[in-house]
Amino acid sequence: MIVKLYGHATSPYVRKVRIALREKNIRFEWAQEAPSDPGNHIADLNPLGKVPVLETDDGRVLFDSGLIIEYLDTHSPERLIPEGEPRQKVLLWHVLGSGVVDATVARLLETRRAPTQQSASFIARQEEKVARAIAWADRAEKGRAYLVGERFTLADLALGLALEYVDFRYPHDWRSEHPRLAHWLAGISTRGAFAETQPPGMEKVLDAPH
Ligand SMILES: N[C@@H](CCC(=O)N[C@@H](CS)C(=O)NCC(=O)O)C(=O)O
Repeated sequence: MIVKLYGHATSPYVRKVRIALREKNIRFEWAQEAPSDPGNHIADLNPLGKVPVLETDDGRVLFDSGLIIEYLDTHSPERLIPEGEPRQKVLLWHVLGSGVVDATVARLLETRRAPTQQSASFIARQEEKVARAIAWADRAEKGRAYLVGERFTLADLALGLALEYVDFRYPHDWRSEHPRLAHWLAGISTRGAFAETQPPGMEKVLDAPH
């Protein structure tokens, strides 16, 4: 299977799909377009005007990172989303990770508005979501290499991606309060799929003191 992925390198939702493609060894063509690029084609493919968008090898167009990963998963072996009892656990971690990304994006966009138009309470609410979700993950994580079962799943992908995105766009010291979760992330971050898909500029953030 060869698929075509639309989206830009700094988008966490696009990166989520890139990590899944790499973990599953699926070949893909990457059209690096952002919905804000002049003359881009995203809205012709996705009426919501968002990336990622995936064109399948039989010409279907899918959007939303979660749905795209579900499609890729059922069309290739080595499931990221297991069947049976662990499935709900994995999907809950996915919801948590996606929520952290959503809050971090919302916070970032608010901080990019003109200072007089920014809402401090809106920013604080997003930061509280991130803090609560990190604390929840720290309590739920069992000190093992993987969050659910004995192998890498969408749970690890979603939380690892989310925590790295927090480091990238809302860098702050969450590690000193949650050293176990920090240790877990350090393990996940060494995977090829994570190392090879870092957004441009991420190296500088990771080198900076946390
Ligand atoms: N729930 C969607 C969110 C996708 C999303 O918000 N993508 C951003 C890029 S980081 C986007 O395309 N934003 C452009 C816009 O909303 O106009 C997913 O998981 O794919």
